[in-house]
Amino acid sequence: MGKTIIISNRLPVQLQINNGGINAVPSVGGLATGMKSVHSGSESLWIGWSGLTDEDIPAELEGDIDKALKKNGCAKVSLNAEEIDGFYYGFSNRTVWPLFHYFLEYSEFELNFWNVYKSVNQKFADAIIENSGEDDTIWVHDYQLMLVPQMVREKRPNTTIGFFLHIPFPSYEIFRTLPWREEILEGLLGSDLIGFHTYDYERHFLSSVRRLLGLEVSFNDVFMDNRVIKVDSFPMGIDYKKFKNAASSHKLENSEERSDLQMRLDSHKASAPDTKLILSIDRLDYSKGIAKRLNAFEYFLNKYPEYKEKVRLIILAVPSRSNVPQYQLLKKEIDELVGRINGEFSTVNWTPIWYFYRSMPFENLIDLYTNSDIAWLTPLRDGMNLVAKEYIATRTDKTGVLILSEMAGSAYEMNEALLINPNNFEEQADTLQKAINMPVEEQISRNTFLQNRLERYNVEVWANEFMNALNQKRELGHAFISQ
Ligand code: ADQ
Repeated sequence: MGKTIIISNRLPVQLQINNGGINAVPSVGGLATGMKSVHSGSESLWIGWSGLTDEDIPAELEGDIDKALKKNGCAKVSLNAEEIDGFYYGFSNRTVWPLFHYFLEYSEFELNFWNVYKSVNQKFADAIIENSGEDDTIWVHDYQLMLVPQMVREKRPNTTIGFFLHIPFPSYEIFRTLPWREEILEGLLGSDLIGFHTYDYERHFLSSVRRLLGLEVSFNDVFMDNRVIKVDSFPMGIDYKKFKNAASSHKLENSEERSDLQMRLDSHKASAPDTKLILSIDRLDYSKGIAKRLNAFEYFLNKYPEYKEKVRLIILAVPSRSNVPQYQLLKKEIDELVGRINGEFSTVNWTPIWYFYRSMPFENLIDLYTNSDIAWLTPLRDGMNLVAKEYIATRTDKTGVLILSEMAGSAYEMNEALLINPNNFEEQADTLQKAINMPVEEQISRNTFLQNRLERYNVEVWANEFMNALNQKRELGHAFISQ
């Protein structure tokens, strides 16, 4: 058996150019952590974009960069600024991302975006061919690279290829609006195994395959060109131990070691011990429902005025895709909403919303998770939503209430959370009130179920289950045996 080749838009390392030298620092993101068990030793290679465009890389450092990446088991696909514009900011984030999250009105159908997307996908496929052998197993990740499986299959008909989509796959009625819908489906069907977070996304995909390509589908098998492609759901977990341990040791820290943020949280607790902290953490993205959440919070304060000065909403929004106009507009909308609500409700002793627009180090995320009485996550659509899982994992005493949108993939596995429709303000206001007053025993009972499940189905299990299913396909071979 050959190597495992992992392909994603971004590599799991950050390149830093300093004093004329190069450093490759491993990223700590969910995917990088989850793939650790797959991407270890010399038997695997991760191919992706380094995060630096050709224009950013001095020619004399090219060799050092490749060496630094190689040391981390990585190889880069080089992209220039124009390619990043058309492929990443363009087709990936102005066409596919909005469409697959049901924001049809934001989706731009630009021929130029599509052409660049195709040529960049071809570059990734070429990099795979160059760096792999017939016997290797290939795992392609996410919506930026949906054409890659077929492009590799054309050159390597017998290679084993898996694909995992991290965002929702939309219903047929939405997907059919895409001008290049057949090409996307055919691109994905170059795989032997296609994975989604939930059964619903899997069903939507199969329905599109049947209706748009007219292919035979039986249960979760698609029959195409004498091949059988398996489609299945693999809900992604988190590194449960990492979050649990960070939260346990966080509690033991003495005051001198506490972060500035933790000290601010400490003084908040000392001055207002009865005030409940409500937390939301997301990338600043319209799919996450941040503006609606703020409106719902305002509605709650008007409906239940007795909670003024008794609750505080912490909004942590990570800057994201700020080159895309929709994200700039959203940033402005959120700034204004926060200003308006704070202006309307603040008192001398109380500001209802603390708003942070930044990425935070891991320790600060843990500060926020462990200090918040309630996590309030209201995406309008979300492939999975790992923040919901991370919050529960950090609740070492099992207290805390999770309010979660039923539109998040994670809601399917987190039935013990308080599930809400993010468009229903009445329901959200009443649920906040319920969360604030939930007896501790009920919190413990709900979180015990949630934690057990998260511990069992952690991210390593997710990666291993996908790889096992892919290896099974390899063992079965590619020939379609007609019955
Ligand atoms: P995202 O849309 O990025 O991921 P999510 O699953 O919530 O959404 O993951 C966000 C990650 O970023 C979490 O691990 C969180 O801890 C971290 N993070 C959030 N705010 C941060 C901050 N301010 N500073 C530092 N880190 C922060 C996409 C899909 C999701 C899917 C994942 C995984 O959109 O639906 O769950 O991929 O498949």
